[in-house]
Parts: sequence; structure tokens; C-alpha cells
Amino acid sequence: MSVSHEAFLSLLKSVASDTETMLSELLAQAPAAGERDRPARLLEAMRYSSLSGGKRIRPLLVVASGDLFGVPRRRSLMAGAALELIHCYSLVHDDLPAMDNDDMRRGRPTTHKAFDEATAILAGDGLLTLAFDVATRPAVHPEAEVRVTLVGALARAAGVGGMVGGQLLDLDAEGRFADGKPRALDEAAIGALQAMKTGALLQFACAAGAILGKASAAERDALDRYGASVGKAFQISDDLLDVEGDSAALGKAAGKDAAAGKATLVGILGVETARARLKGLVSEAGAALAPFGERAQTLVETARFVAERGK
Ligand code: GRG
Repeated sequence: MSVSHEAFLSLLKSVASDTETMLSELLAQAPAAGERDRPARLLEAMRYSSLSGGKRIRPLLVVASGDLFGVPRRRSLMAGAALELIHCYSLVHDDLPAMDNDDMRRGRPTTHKAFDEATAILAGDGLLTLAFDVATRPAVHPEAEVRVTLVGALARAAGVGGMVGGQLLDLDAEGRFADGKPRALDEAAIGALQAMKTGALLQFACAAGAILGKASAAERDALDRYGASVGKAFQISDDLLDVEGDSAALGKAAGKDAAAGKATLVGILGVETARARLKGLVSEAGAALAPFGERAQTLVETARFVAERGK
């Protein structure tokens, strides 16, 4: 194992643990100023959905990109926690019977199975809303203008033109709103759908470090290109896991994409070509980081980790 890979794993571990602590504090029983009460059942479902699990890749990307600009760790972690709340909400809603209808997530029953559907919907809503509360707090950045830029970017990544829009396109491709028959999408259409559904939040994670660090336009652009490549790599690697992984190791059902007739790049390209594409994306991600030189080693390792997590 290379030194940089060891350092990467240790950073991933510490970011995951700090994020866990921060999320647990944000989801404490005591209401925050301006809140009236935090109903116990809702809070319990929100904690269940966001604590004890998850690789915390998105917060890691915020920290690693923020580190390039000397962003204090606590600020990156707060922004990362806001992003993770949105990611966790998306998983809760994605698992619902009306969406992917999954029973297991992160090795245990999905939120609607552990509680009930109405509570799961509200827990997702609560996590999403809390994310924006957190992102506007001065602990993220003392300057309101920086926070406004961050919140705007987060909303656009998560909303109609990002993750939520991508989810709709995905369901549409499954034939959910028409005749029930999956629609064959070409490679470009799958890429566009995935860039919205999963890529947008990952790309935002990289942009967040640049926003908090007041990066130049050129630096921001380099991180955008890196984030886009990592987003694509993440999706291909996730699709490969669905094809090749076993459910116990995955912590959720495997083989669901093919069963649902989901349009994936692995389905179009085949496993071998998809693996080659993945390799190319890791190189592309590394090349985008050239302006940062050795300082970007953690981000280079992150791209590798994302691509290789199925192995
Ligand atoms: C329901 C609004 C709404 C959106 C759902 C992101 C998404 C859109 C659905 C998630 C379904 C899914 C499995 C997508 C593939 C990529 C993905 C987001 C995988 C899970 O992310 P990880 O691996 O999960 O980072 P952990 O558990 O480590 O946090």
C-alpha cells in the first residue's frame, strides 16, 4: 500500500467519524433556536437514516477540495454534513415503495421498513430541510455572501435540474409514467441522466471546497472537471457492483438494475468495456487536478477509491 493511499484511508476514517459526531449533534433531541419541538419518532427516524453507516465520500470530497485552499477543517465538515443530510434523504426516498422499493440499505432495514412509509417520507423531508438550515450557519463560513453562493449551488445540485430531476428521468426510463416498458436510452442519454441523479451531488462536493476557499475561476473549473469525472466513475462502479456484487457485501439487494430494466452504461457497454472506461475516468480525474500538483494527492486517491470500491 502506498503512503498516500494509507494517508487517504486514515483521512476517510477521520472524516467519517467527525461527520458522524457532527450529524449526531445536529440531530440532538433539544430543539434549535426558533424550532418549537422535535417529535421523538421523527427525530429517531432521521437519526436512523443518517447515522451509523455510509462511507461519507461526499464530506471527504468537501474536506479534500477545501484543503487545497486552506479551508479550516471544521468549516468543510459542516458543509459536508449539510451535503450528507441531503444524500441520506435521497436514499430514504429512493428506497420507498413508490420509487425503488428496497428492503435493505447499509446492511439493515430501510427506513420505511424499520418505521413506516409516512414516517420515512417525513424523515427524508426533515433531513432535506435541515441540510439548508445547516448550510446557512456561520460555522460554515463567517461571510454571508460565501454561504449564499454555497446554498445556491447546493440547491441546484439537489433539485429539479440535478438529483431530483435525474431521479425522475431514471423512473421515466423504466417506463413508470408510460406503458410500464423500459425505454432503451443511448449512451449520451444515460450519461446525462446519471450526471444529474448521482453526479450533481458529487460535483457539488468538490465545488464546495472551492467556494469555501474562494478559489479562482480556473481552480473552480479544474475541480468541476474533476468532480464530473468522479461522478461518472462513481456511477459505473455502482452499476458494476449491482451486476457483480453480492447482496451481503453490498448491504442492499444486488441485481436490481437489470431486474428493473434500468438503463446503465454497464448494460450498454458490457462489463469489460465499462471497466476500461472506469480506468480512463480515473486518469481524466487526475489530469484535471494538474494545476494543484502534489497538493491534490488526496483527491487523486479518492478518485481511485471510488472506482475500485467494488473490488
Ligand atoms: C429520491 C430525490 C431522490 C433521489 C434519489 C441518489 C439517488 C437519487 C438515489 C440513490 C440510489 C442509488 C443506489 C444510486 C446510485 C448511486 C448512489 C447514490 C449510491 C449510494 O451512495 P454511497 O455509495 O452510499 O455513497 P453510502 O451508503 O456510502 O452513503
